[in-house]
Amino acid sequence: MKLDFATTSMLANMALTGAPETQTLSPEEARLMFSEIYRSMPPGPDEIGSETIEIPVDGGRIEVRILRPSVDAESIMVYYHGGGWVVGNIDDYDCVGRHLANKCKAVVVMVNYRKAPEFPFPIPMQDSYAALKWVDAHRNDLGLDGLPMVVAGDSAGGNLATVMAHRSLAEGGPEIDLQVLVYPVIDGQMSSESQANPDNQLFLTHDIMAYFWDHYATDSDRLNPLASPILKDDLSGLPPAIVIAAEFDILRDEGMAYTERLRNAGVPVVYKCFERQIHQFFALPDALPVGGDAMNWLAQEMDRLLTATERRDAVVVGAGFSGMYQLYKLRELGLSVQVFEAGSDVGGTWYWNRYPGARVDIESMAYSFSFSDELQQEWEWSEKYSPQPELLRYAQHVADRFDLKRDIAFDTRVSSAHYDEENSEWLVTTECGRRIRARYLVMATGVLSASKTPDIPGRDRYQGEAYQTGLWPHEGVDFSGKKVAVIGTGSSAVQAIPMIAEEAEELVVYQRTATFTTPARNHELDPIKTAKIKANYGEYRATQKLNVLGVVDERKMERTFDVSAEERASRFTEGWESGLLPGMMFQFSDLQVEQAANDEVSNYIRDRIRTTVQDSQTAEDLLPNDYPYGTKRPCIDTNYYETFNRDNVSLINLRRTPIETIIEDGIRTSEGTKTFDAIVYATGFDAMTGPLMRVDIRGRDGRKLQDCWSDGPRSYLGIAIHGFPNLFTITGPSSPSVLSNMLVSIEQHVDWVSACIDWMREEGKSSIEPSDDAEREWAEHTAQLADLTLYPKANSWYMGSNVPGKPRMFLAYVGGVGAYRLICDQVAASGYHGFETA
Ligand code: N01
Repeated sequence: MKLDFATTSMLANMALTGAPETQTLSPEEARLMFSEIYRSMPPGPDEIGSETIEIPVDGGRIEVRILRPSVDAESIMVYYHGGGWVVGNIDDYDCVGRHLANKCKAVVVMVNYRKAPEFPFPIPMQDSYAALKWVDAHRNDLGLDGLPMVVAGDSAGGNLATVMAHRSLAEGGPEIDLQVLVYPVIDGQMSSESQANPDNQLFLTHDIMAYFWDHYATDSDRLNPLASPILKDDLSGLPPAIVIAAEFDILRDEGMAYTERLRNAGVPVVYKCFERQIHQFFALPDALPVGGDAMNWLAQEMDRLLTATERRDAVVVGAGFSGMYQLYKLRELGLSVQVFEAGSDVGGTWYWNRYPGARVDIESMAYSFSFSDELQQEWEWSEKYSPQPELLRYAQHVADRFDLKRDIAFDTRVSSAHYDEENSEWLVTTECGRRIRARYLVMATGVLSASKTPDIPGRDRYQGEAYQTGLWPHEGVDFSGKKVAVIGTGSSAVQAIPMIAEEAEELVVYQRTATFTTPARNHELDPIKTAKIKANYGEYRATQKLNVLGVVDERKMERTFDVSAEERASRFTEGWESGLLPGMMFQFSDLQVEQAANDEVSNYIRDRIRTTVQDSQTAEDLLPNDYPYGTKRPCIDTNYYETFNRDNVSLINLRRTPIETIIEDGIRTSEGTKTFDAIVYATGFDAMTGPLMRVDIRGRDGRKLQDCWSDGPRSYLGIAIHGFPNLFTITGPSSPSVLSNMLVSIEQHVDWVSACIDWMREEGKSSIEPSDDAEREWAEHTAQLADLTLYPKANSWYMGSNVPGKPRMFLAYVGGVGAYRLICDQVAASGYHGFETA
C-alpha cells in the first residue's frame, strides 16, 4: 500500500492520539471525536459570505448555511456532509463548504439534516429533500435565479445527494443539473471486495461503516433504494454525475459499480479515482493538499459540464472504416465535424477483435477503400486474407494519410443523442460529459460492435482467466501450458480454435450449434498478381459496386438440378477448393432459396467433415444438421476440422450435454465437470441493432429509438429513420451491410449520406427524415425478399435470435449490393423520394 506522505503523516498523528475506534463509542462520543478533528483544522477561506437560516422540515426545524463566493456565482450547490448519518454537522464542515464556494464559484448551501440513531432512515433523507425544495422555492429571495442546481455530498452525504436526484426525478421535484458524489455510500449490503480489503481499513473501516448502517437503517430499510441507491432498477433519466473515489477506501468499489450502472442507463458520468488516497481526503483540504487538488479538478469538471456546449456541423459516432470515411467526406464538403470513438485508436472491428487468428474473410484487395486511387495504389497487402494487425495498420495509415485524427476524440463513448426540434439539431452527450450540438448525426457504430455478454449461469463465479473474442486484451494472451475452454463455434471461434490449439496444453471446445466452414486457402499475395489488379483497379472496383455481394466473383446462373449429379459434385469441389467465402454459394443460383438444392451443398460439406475428422463421434457432432447452409453466416477457415484430430483438442456437444453452470475453476455440463485455466467466450454480438440501441437516442417529441424499435428495427433504406430527422445510420438494419463486402457498402452509404447533406445545404433545408409510409414500404419489401429465401429457417444473429428477447426478424437487405445501390441512387435522383424535408 502506497499512501502519499501527507496522508501517512496525518494517520500517524491520529494513531498517536490513541483515540478509541468509533464503533466502540456512543453516537454522542463519536460526534465529539469527529468534531475534534475539524476543530484542529484552519477555518477555510474567509472572503466567503455566510448566513445560517432555520427552515421547517417534517416534525421540526433544521439549519442550512448559505456560503457565497466573493465572485459571481455560477451554480447553487446543495451540500450534504459526510459522517455516516450519525456524526458531523455544518460547523464541522464549514471549512469544506467555504473551499467549495471559493473554488467552484458556487453558492454552497450546507444542510444540517438530523442524525441517526435519534433520527434514523428515512428522516435524514427527508430533511435533505425538504432543504433542496426549500432552496429551489427561495431562489428568487436568495438571488439564485437562473443558476444551475447541483446536489453534492461526500460519503453518507454522497448517498443523500444521489438519493435527492432519484426523488426529484420520481416526484417531479427541483430540476437537478448535476450530482457530485464523493466516495458515496451506495450499498447497504457492504459486500464489495474493497469493503473487505485489509489495505482499505483506514479512517473509515468496515466495522465503522457497519456501526453507521446499524444506526441509520434496519436490515429491511437498507434494501430500500432510497437507502441503497444501487438497488434501484432503473437509473435512466438521472442528471449527469461526477463521481470521486479514493484508491484505499472501503467504498471505492460501490462507487465504481454505481458509476457503471449509471453509464449503462445512459447517464453521463465523469469518474476519477484519486490514487494513494483514503476515505475523507476530500473533506480535509487543509490537512491533505490532494483534497484541495480534488476540489480544483471538480471545479473544472463542473464548469465543463454546466456551461460548455460545443457546436459542429456534424457529429459522427465511431471511428472504424465507416466513421473515418464519413469524416473525410464531410470535411470535403466543408463541414466542421466531431467524431467520437470509444476505443483508443481508429479501426473499429479491427481495433477490438484481436483474438488469435482474427483476419478478414473477403479478399484484402477487395476489402479496402476505393475512394482514393493514391491510397489503393500505395498500400500493399501481404496476404490474400489480411490478419487483424495488418488491417489495424491500414486503418491507422488511412487516418494519418488524410489527417483524420485531429477531429476524433478517442476513449469517448457517446451516451445520448437527443433531437432539438426547435433548432433542427442534435444534442450529443458523451459518457464523460462532453456536450455538443450538431445539425447532422451519423451513427457509424458498426454492425458487430456490441459484444454480447455471455448468458451462461455462473459466469461471474469463475475465478480463472476469462476473455471475450470481441474485447480481446491489447497485450495478447499466452495460452502455453494452459487448459483452455472455448465456448461458441461461430466465425470468431473458427479462426481462434486452431491457433489456441497450437499453443495450449489442452483445448476443449463447447459447441451449441455446429457451423458450416470451408477452407480459406489463405496465402501470401504474389506481387505480380496484385500489380495486375492495381493496373485495372478502376474496372475491378466498378465490378464490385454492382456485384450482389460487393466482390468480383459472379454467381453462376444454372439451377442445382439443371445439371447432372457429377457436374454438381464437380461444381461443389470447385467451390470447396476456391478458398472464397461465397465459393460454394455461387455455384448455383438457387442454393439460397430452394431447400432441396441447399440440401445438396449441405450434404457435400457434411461429407467433407466426415472424411476430415478421424473420430467418428466428433465428426458426427461437428455436422451442422438443423439449418440450411448459408442461413447462419458461413465461415472459411484454416485447419478448423483438422484441429479436432489433435490429441490435445476435444469437443463437447452442448446439444447432448448442455452446460449446467460455470463454477469457480471450470465448467459443469450434464455429463461432468472440467477445470480450466482460461475460458474464451466466442459467443458473438448483439448484431445490427445493438450498437444503435445502446445509445439513448431520442428523436422528435422525445421518442426513444429503443421504444420505436421494441418490435424490431424499422428504417428507410437502412439509412434513415422516421421521427429521427438528420440522423443517418451507416450500414444500418435493412441495408445489405452484413450480407456484403462491408467496405463496398460503407463507401456506398457514406457517399449517399454526404450527397444528401450536400443537397440539403444547396436547397437550404434544415431537416430531412423519411415518411412513415416510405419506411413501412421498405420494411415490407425487405421482409418479402427475405421470405423468398431460406434465411428465416435458421436461428441466427441475422434473425436476432441469438439475443434473448430480441424480436425475430431478418435484419438485412437480401436484394444484393448492386440492386440496392441503384435503388438508393434513384431515390436521390428523384429529389429524395420518400423523404420529408423542412
Ligand atoms: O459470433 P457468432 P462470432 N452457450 O454469433 C455460441 C463476423 N466475423 O463472433 O449458434 C453456448 O457467429 C453460438 O451458438 P448458437 C461474422 O459476420 C467475421 O463468431 O447461438 N454457446 C455460436 O456458436 C460473424 O458471423 C470474421 O447456438 C453460445 C457462437 O457462440 C459475426 O462476426 C471473424 C452461447 C457465436 O457465434 C459474429 O461471429 C469473426 C451460450 N450461452 C467474426 N451463446 C471474419 O472472418 C452463444 N453461443 C471477417
